[in-house]
Amino acid sequence: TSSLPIYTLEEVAKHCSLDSGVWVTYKGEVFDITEFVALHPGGDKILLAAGGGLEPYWALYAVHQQDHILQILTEYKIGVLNKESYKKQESANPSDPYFAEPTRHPALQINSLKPFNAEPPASILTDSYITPSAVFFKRNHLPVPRVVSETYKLEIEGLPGGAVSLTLSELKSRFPKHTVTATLQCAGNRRSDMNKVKQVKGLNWGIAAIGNATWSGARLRDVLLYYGFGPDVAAKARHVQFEGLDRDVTGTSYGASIPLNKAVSEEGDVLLAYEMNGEELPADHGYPVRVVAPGIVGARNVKWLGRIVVSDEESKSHWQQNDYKGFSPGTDWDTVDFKSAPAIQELPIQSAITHPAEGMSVDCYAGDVTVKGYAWSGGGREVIRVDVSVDGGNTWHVAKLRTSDKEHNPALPPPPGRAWTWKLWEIEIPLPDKAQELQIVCKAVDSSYNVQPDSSAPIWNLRGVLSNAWHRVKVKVSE
Ligand code: HEM
Ligand code: MTE
Ligand code: MO
Repeated sequence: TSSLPIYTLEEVAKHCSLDSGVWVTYKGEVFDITEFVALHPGGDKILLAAGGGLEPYWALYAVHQQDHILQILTEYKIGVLNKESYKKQESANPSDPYFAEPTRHPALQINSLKPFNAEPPASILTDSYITPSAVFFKRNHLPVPRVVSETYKLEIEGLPGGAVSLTLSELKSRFPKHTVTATLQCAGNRRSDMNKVKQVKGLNWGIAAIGNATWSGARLRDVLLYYGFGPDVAAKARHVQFEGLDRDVTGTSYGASIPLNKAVSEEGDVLLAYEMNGEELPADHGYPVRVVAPGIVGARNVKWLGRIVVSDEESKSHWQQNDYKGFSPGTDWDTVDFKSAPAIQELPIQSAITHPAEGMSVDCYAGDVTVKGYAWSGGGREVIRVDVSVDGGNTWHVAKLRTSDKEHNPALPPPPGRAWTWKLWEIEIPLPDKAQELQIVCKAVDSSYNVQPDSSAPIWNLRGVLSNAWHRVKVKVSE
């Protein structure tokens, strides 16, 4: 009966800062509280609710259950939510730690909803050299934290000047902005192949827990030098620890560390990134700041970065100490000693076939079959060759490698040891005479002539990490 405008949750979500205006919802109504933010007796915490519902926060701060507060709110009413949006919001439980999760692209294949873990359909990966952020794999151990950019602080410890704390605008203005294109891969990518050998513990990732993006931000090296890193620190410290703002129910945050050498090297290209693919970091990828440590396993690229500690020790976090390590196929959960193995840092050579997919059929009159995939190696080692077979590995063909989206304008080759990006590859292979089935196989070689093992059993490990055997896909040849 009211003639007020009707909004969707998506429209409200766009008004999530003082710049874009601060909108909130309450019981199906929409309010523009931009003017009220400065008047709020509870301070700028109020911005946490910007772009979404007040309910989960007011459940936390019960002081708001008063008539005069509802009256203040009414003054700012600008409209109502549409039915569908209101229903969706009502069904959310305000005491669920996962209430603030962002909306995600429907194409993502979900491995776990809470925490959110998902990968795109593999065929999407080779459609573009730069993986669009919306379909870039998402690997969260905890709820996505709501971080307000206006009040965000990055803390740094372990440097001569003592602890420092810097705001997002200081990070952006004090240090030059650098852009690095780098591939990020989860240690568990292709875990499902290991699961076929023997059950492992972990999310059952397919071949798409990997993506290639353009990251921009301050160089970690520049930041550490600015706050006093020098020979004195280098003589004692060995690691740079990172802490996320995401926390479990006990208040413990996600954490990891990388070697100090990597962090301060001019050739390490480690970023405190605030942009992904030319836009501010999406919530799932670490808004407002994340670590991008090119060539290093995904787990150390800490998102929602809250603290940096320069130290003589590795991060004490569970994920650095008791996870993300490799073991012998003979090691089981009764015998495993996590102290006996180093934390994974650089990843080994990897490749996989994105097209055709397992079980597809190829037309026998086509004459040949087009095979596509990706290849990448850790530690800045460049992929120098990808071999492809359609007869299970009896005969091999060398694929054409692609290093940009521009066919006729390939990117300059990277300096040796700084090949951070994947190569997409493609090849047309003649169909073998009278073949009824193709066993397509790929394997890559990096600049150190490292190769992939031919099968998963000899590299099987209880956590299912570092799964990089030759990738095999069976397809039918149809008449
Ligand atoms: C306090 C209004 C949203 C956190 C208050 C008070 C008012 C108020 C009037 C003082 C209450 C009293 O002392 O009796 C509002 C209105 C909001 C809003 C109108 C929405 C338009 C939020 C949100 C949060 C929040 C989203 C947190 C995320 C707090 C806190 C206090 C407070 C922490 C201080 C409580 C204390 O001092 O004990 N708010 N608030 N408020 N508010 Fe809000
Ligand atoms: N950082 C925080 N704070 N919390 C996390 O759960 N997951 C890590 C890493 N950084 C994680 C994190 C893991 S295991 C991986 S593989 C990458 O983030 C995934 O990054 P993405 O979600 O941007 O693809
Ligand atoms: Mo990961």
